[in-house]
Amino acid sequence: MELPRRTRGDELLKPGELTALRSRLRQMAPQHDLTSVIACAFDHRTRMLPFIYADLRMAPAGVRAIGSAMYDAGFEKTRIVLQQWNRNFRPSRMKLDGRVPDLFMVSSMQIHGAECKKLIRDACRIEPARRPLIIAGGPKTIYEPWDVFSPDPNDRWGADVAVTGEEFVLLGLMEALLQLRHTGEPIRTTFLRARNSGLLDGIPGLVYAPGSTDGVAEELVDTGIQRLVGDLDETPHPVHGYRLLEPPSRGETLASRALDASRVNKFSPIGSLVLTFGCKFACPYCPIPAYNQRQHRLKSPQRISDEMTRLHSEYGIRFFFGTDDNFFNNHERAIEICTELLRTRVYDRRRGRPRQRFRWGTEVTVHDTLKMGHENLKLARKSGVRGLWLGVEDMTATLIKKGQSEDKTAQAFRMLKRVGILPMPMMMHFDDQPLVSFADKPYGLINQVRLLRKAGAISLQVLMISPATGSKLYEECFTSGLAYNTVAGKTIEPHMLDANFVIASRHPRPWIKQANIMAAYLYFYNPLRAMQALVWPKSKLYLADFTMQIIGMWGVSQTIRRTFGWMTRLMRGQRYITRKSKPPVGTIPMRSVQGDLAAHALPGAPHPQLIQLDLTALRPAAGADSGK
Ligand code: B12
Ligand code: SF4
Repeated sequence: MELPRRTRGDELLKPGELTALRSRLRQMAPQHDLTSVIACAFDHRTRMLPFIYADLRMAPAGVRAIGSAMYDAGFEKTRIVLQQWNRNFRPSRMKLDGRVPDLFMVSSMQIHGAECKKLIRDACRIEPARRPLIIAGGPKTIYEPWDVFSPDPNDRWGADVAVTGEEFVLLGLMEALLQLRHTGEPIRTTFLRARNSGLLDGIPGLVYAPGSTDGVAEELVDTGIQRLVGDLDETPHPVHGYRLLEPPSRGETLASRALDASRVNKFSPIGSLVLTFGCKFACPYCPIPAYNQRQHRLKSPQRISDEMTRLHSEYGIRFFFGTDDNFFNNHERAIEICTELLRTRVYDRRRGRPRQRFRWGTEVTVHDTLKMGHENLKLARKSGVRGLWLGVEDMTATLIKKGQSEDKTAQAFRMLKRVGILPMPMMMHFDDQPLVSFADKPYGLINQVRLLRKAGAISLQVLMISPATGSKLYEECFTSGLAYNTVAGKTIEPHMLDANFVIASRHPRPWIKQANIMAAYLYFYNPLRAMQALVWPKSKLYLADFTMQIIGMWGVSQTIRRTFGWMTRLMRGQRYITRKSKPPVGTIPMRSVQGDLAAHALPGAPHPQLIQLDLTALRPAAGADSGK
């Protein structure tokens, strides 16, 4: 089920609202000497294709954005710890500026949920009088906020508050707390007072446990769906976040200083940058349009140029990845951004003159790539674009129709290749798709991979279609009995929800699906192709092709290593598979501030008065204007 839509016209913050909040906080901050640590949860078992390099070499934008927001608001004593680089980090042992931090925040995706819980649990080992205010946020909490609280009085751990929104929600919470805080009072004590007196109820985007002092929750209050910032120029500059990164280490504690600016580029050579948010399509398996309240949120070309320039001059970052959902969604804006980046020059010390230095890539759709046309794609290339990730899903549009077909996909790939942009296909494997087909149409997975390779693809993403939290199809995947619960005695764990594992299927022999994914990767990444890339280069970008083959072969070995055991479990047959009948909804009753339906509750979620709520009956009231 998708996140409900706010009342039409009230989805976005008023222009200037975030900017004003930031400057109010800057006035207040000097009276409050606060320290904060923001951890990014990362489960190393997810390290495999198709993200094997980017997962560690691109400091995530989410934690950096939260760090930038804190720094910009005047809380400069902030550290960002990436579990990607610091897997032994123990919050219970952290000290910043010689003391236990005032705030401990955790950001997590759903697949890193187990590590997220471990971090919170460990932070709860700090004695209550000195325990920081624990805030959980990020893509996991946005859809499953109940999961960072403990329902069990015998197992005392949990966040103090879950944020189901972005920077504005966190800063709004900070402002409410600072207005109330007595000098020297632990911020967690202030939080408990604010929460108990209902002061947080007017901040949409929070979930808290009323009355709880240790994360154990008998009930949760959901303050509703956040309002989003529409003009992304209002967000704090990303340059701050990079100066807060904890240096990579095997230690459990924090280093005395953050990673030196001169070493940022070594560990994070790719800089992820928010350029736009949102997408005009409405694929039923995708949560993105509903998350964005069906809005397309934009950053100005001048601001993007400034961000790249400053990140390059301060940290030496030259390669950027736009975190767009569909960069070409708005053609005019895409053209404006490219035109501005084409004009942008930075000083090249080696050559002693200004020069255009950036290389970047992002995500787009086949449909919009074709609409952009040859000239605009040429412009994109000149602006520094070298790779575009295209959601091809299935070339024959058997799975989903969003303007793609085998001809159109091949045409889009050829257009990109002709202008010197590397097309990177993202495919979805599904129950009805064979490995190879001998029909006229290329239904088979390998048939499509072959065509894409011929059309110029140098990388490949094949994921099994799986239930995505916040998507239209999510609930049905469970109620229809598609999603597995256990396979040969093994329960599905959060790290297996990355679509690399077959965890939802009606196929009589699902192990074949798992094997197909491995076969497709082996077909694409192998020593023969790596050699071909060098000996019979297909384009001027043969070195990039060769490098991708090397990374890909390493990735295939990891994918096989991590998913082979699962395949053997699947091979034991249907008798060994148990299925879920409802989505994970938690066991803690959750209500809105007014006591009725919580905006983030899923069908079947417990409610304080109604105990088991049938939301499907009630949902039209909340989502009447969903526009669908
Ligand atoms: C870039 C990206 C990647 C990159 C990440 C590289 C990196 N290290 O940064 C790559 C390509 C590697 C990747 C991989 C995957 N990704 Co991805 N990815 C994205 C994408 C497009 C952008 C992420 C981003 O940087 N956004 C910009 C930042 C600023 O936004 P943000 O992270 O959401 O953070 C904001 C809020 O969430 C909040 N927030 C975040 N943390 C915190 C913490 C606190 C305390 C607070 C208060 C608030 C807060 O405030 C932030 C600022 O506004 C998003 C979609 C999207 N548009 O967001 C998907 C997304 C994050 N990915 C997703 C998924 C599922 C995956 C994969 C599992 C692959 C797959 N099956 O699709 C893999 C996992 C790989 C791995 N091992 O971790 C999902 C996560 C779903 C979920 N509920 O967890 C998303 C949301 C897409 C979707 N389906 O909606 N991904
Ligand atoms: S085109 Fe991509 S981002 Fe847009 S709704 Fe479909 S899957 Fe989501």
